[in-house]
Amino acid sequence: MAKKRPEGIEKYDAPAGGWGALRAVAKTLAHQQVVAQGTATLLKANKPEGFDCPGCAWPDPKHTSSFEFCENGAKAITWESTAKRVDPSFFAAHTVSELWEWTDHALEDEGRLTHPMIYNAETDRYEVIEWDVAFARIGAELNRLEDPHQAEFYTSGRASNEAAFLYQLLVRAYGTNNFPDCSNMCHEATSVGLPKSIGVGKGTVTLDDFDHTDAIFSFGHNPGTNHPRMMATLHEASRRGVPIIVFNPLKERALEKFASPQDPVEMATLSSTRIASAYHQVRTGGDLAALKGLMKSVFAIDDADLAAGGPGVLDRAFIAEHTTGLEALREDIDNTGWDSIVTVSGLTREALKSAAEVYVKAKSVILCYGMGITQHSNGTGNVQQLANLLMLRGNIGRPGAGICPLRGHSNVQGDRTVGITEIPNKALIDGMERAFGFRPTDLKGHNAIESVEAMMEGASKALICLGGNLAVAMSDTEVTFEAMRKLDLAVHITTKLNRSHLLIAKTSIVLPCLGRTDLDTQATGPQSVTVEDSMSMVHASRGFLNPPGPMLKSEPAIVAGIAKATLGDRYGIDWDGMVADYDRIRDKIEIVFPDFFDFNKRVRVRGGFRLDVPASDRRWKTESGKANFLIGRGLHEDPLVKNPDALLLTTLRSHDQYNTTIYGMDDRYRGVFGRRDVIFMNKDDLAKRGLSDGDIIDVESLPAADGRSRSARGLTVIEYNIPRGSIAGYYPEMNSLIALSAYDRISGTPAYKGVPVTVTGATAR
Ligand SMILES: Nc1nc2c(c(=O)[nH]1)N[C@H]1C(S)=C(S)[C@@H](COP(=O)(O)OP(=O)(O)OC[C@H]3O[C@@H](n4cnc5c(=O)[nH]c(N)nc54)[C@H](O)[C@@H]3O)O[C@H]1N2
Ligand SMILES: Nc1nc2c(c(=O)[nH]1)N[C@H]1C(S)=C(S)[C@@H](COP(=O)(O)OP(=O)(O)OC[C@H]3O[C@@H](n4cnc5c(=O)[nH]c(N)nc54)[C@H](O)[C@@H]3O)O[C@H]1N2
Ligand SMILES: [Mo]
Repeated sequence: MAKKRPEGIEKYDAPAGGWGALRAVAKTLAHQQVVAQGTATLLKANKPEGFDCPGCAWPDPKHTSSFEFCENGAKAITWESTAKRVDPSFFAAHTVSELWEWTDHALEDEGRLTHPMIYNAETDRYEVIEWDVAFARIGAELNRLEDPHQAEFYTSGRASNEAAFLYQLLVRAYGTNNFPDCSNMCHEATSVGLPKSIGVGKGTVTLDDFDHTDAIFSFGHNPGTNHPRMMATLHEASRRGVPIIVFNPLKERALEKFASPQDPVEMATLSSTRIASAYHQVRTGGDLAALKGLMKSVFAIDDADLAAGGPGVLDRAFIAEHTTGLEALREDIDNTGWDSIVTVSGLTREALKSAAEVYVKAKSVILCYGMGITQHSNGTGNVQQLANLLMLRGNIGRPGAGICPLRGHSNVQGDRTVGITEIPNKALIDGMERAFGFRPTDLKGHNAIESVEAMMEGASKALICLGGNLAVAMSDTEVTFEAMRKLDLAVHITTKLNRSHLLIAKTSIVLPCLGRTDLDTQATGPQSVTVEDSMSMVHASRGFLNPPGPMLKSEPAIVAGIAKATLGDRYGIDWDGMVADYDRIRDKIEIVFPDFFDFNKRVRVRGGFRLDVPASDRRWKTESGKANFLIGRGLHEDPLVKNPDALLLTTLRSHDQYNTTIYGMDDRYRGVFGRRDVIFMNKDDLAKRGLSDGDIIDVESLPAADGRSRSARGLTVIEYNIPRGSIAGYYPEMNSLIALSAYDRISGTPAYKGVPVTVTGATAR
């Protein structure tokens, strides 16, 4: 007899994609009351005259994809284009204290914000404020600070290039580089790590390279949920016989098998395509060990081939002409023993050797990776070892080969490109001076963690957020909440209500903005914005839906409003002119960043244009002028070695969420329905603790640098196919377990995917 599973937990045997995905699209459309307009909206996504899908940053072939089959893209679009509204009557009916008790899902599910609002402590409510009054108030508060470095300016990666560029202009003209950014919590290990390796902090491949690759290695990303359009590429590659080697602690369904909704045969016959040719369930945080094991095997294969009189398997010509540091890397790998590699990675020597054999047999290899690599205290080191592995066989800068970080937000890469950075380089400062006639400060500003620390200490007193949900996205939930409650000024430019807006400062203002799908009309007519995808392609995006109300403003218009009220006519910047016609913003972008030459012309060409990625042509913009093999000596310290009772917790996105936006309570491919209060655990780890499937448990983190442990109580543990020693729970619920001080010291990325914890049966039932 089959064992009874906990409520809402089922076995999911079907492939990812297929009819299940289409059914989910239909359900989403109905829930958001957009059935009438819905399909038309979806058909305009990622089309030449349409808007860029706010879902993910995966590129489209010439912007002509059959996007309408992307389930999670459909959720992102309908969530924004919903018919539901949060208007002044909503706020009149609910106090902030009451709203605080609502779930994150419920808050956003109320719909789009329609009016600028300011918090009134006497009524404990948000109340309507005129735009001009709001801008004046914000300007006055910012000008009251003793020092511009007392203000923090957060950006979430949905902001267009035009909005982000104006925002950095406002902030730099105001006088600080305090740019905490969602990128700090995401691919910062890439942005900081790769430039030292290969001279550019971006991916080197294009979509075409996937047509010419001989093997794909995938580390720590879940494309069936987070980059669904990538599944078309992987599906194609697999059918071409390209080996796909996956390193992931969880058996993610879409990486095992996928039925393409665009494939009539698979849909009609309920068949599917195998995706991974080999699936290595690496332990959480075990990637550095796995990568060193892979390289150790490559060196061994090379040695054996040379001994047999062969030419070896390293690309010696590439290494000699283009790289430095191989000897030191070899020494480190020789000094890293198999015992520790096997213990920390959780993979056998044979498994790593078999993966290395696939690697050396393939002429051209693409290596893809996501948050499973970056969100660790050694995230930067992980990224650099990925580059090392590729460089051993010259797998960078030629067709069919290269590194492919899966970016997060649809324009997180673009925001960085156009100046959202707390560490401006000289080129940026010079460019700003060229374009606007003033020289901004080059003093290093705060990243996301540092901004929360500064708010906590009272050193920062104002926070402006261009989108996002900083309070919920950041680690150490309670600490972050407390820090934000200490502020004098909190301003949120946003489409929907979320928890960050309910952390009340002395002055709290919420400003409703247009989203990607909305028609943006300014003085000279309808405007397009531009975005950059994961493969450095820049293209235009134009919304067409009637905005949710007459009061909403575009993000560039709101930024300009704040700028005029704060700066007056400082530096003679023509804010109104730029907002009237976004071409004028793009003209300025081109002056600051020469890579954008002929911007307005090139962005009007179908499909847009690719920004220069020097490493793609083997031009290395590093200090040495070469690609550098970099070493992180030894292995990342494994907290489980010191404490055998501990487990390493990783935090995941469900299939029904977009970061802190929770669309629904299901995680279909993992067989979880109607709940998120679960922990996935290996059966041996359960048995060792006298626990069984469905038990209620408490999770406690090992004491952090501040000496405190943090706990999450009353979760339900689920027996799951995950390596021993590793457990998983959902982001953002688990963020309260992660100390603010747990982050990669090089990039500042929080260690969201390597949290040492202990698990016990719940104390109070
Ligand atoms: N629908 C949807 N799309 C999204 C998002 C969303 O929330 N929803 N978010 C967007 C954003 S901002 C981002 S950054 C991306 C995120 O996209 P992903 O990088 O795919 O994000 P995660 O869900 O965090 O999961 C990463 C994968 O890493 C695995 N993993 C966990 N720990 C480890 C580890 O230690 N090692 C290895 N090798 N693997 C590990 C997990 O099992 C999971 O399969 O997606 C973007 N697209
Ligand atoms: N434990 C754990 N924590 C994590 C992660 C993890 O894997 N595990 N992942 C991290 C990652 S990769 C990221 S990127 C961050 C995400 O951090 P954020 O980018 O700050 O968070 P989001 O949830 O994407 O922000 C959602 C909010 O953005 C607003 N919004 C939506 N569309 C628009 C728009 O068009 N304009 C404006 N102005 N606002 C808009 C809405 O109010 C919505 O509530 O979280 C990080 N936190
Ligand atoms: Mo992200």
